[in-house]
Amino acid sequence: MDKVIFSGVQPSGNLHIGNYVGALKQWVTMQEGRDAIFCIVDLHTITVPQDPKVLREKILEMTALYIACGIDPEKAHIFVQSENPNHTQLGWILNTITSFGQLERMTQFKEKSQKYGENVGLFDYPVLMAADILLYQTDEVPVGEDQKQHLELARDLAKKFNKQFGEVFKLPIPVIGKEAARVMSLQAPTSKMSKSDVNQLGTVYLLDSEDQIREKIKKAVTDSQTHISKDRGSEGLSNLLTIYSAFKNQTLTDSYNQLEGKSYGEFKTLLADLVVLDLSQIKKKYEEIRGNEEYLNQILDGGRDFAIEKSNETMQKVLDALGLGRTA
Ligand code: AQP
Repeated sequence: MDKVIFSGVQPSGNLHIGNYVGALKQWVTMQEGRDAIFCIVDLHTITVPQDPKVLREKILEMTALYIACGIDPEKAHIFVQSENPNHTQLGWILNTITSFGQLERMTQFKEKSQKYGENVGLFDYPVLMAADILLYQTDEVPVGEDQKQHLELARDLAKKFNKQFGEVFKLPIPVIGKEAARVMSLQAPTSKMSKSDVNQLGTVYLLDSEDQIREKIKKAVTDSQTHISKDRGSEGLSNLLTIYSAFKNQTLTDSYNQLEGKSYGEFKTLLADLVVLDLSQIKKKYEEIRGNEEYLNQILDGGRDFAIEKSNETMQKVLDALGLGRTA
């Protein structure tokens, strides 16, 4: 049987190059020869305030962007999390074997609750994420570095459940890219590039215009040096080199070797050319399909039906293991 891969992105704003190189680029490679399931995780999104109208709009936008980035709807299943109630049901059940301490350690909760204020959903986010993954008997989860801690929790909960109630869940493995697992803000390179960054110059969005991309890269923070050298320079510069390597599909070491001695100005132009070229292709494809809502809805309908059917198998095992409901 093919290995199952599962991953998702929140429809919480506009997708950026961090999401692209940290997650989506890996999804595209990994969809080959695997049972690939990609979710639009809207239930996670409401753990911070959202405008309901915008949130709905984002569903089809994200679907079109997944496809524009190279997800092949003939090979992979794309669906919306809130359309499969098994996610929240399993999330609830996993809550009952999760300790407060496990969730209090989560850095994303600490960061987001400082930014948006606390709510129980934000605290419980990693348990719902564990449910998302475990429902599909997932083998591999391609994510950015920031999700590693959440993946460890999913594995711990699966182990605990299996030990207490019998073997139900497969233990998922995180697949974290080597070169671009954590893309940082172009303006504050000690913080992760993020959809919700208030400083628009820090984030390159997949649908930015060519002028916006060039401006953001030109204004990216570097350091007082003027030329690239192998001592690797500041966080800002190494972030730009990380992005360059990801778009070039090469290692960071290869990029340093190739670019050593170039002025920062020359390098930024090369980087902008590379990003503009890739994103212009994504944008072209996106514009071709975004207006075809019938096509996008068909994909999501098929994805939903598949997700419900597949996750029902796991859900029934969970209910049986716990003695919930009546005997079938
Ligand atoms: N900066 C990043 N570098 C590498 N990977 C990243 N990912 C996110 N930011 C970076 C990866 O993208 C996938 C989807 O992320 P998400 O939408 O579920 O949530 P997030 O990590 O909270 O993303 P943002 O952009 O920071 O959104 P907001 O601002 O809404 O919180 C994940 O695999 C993630 O690792």
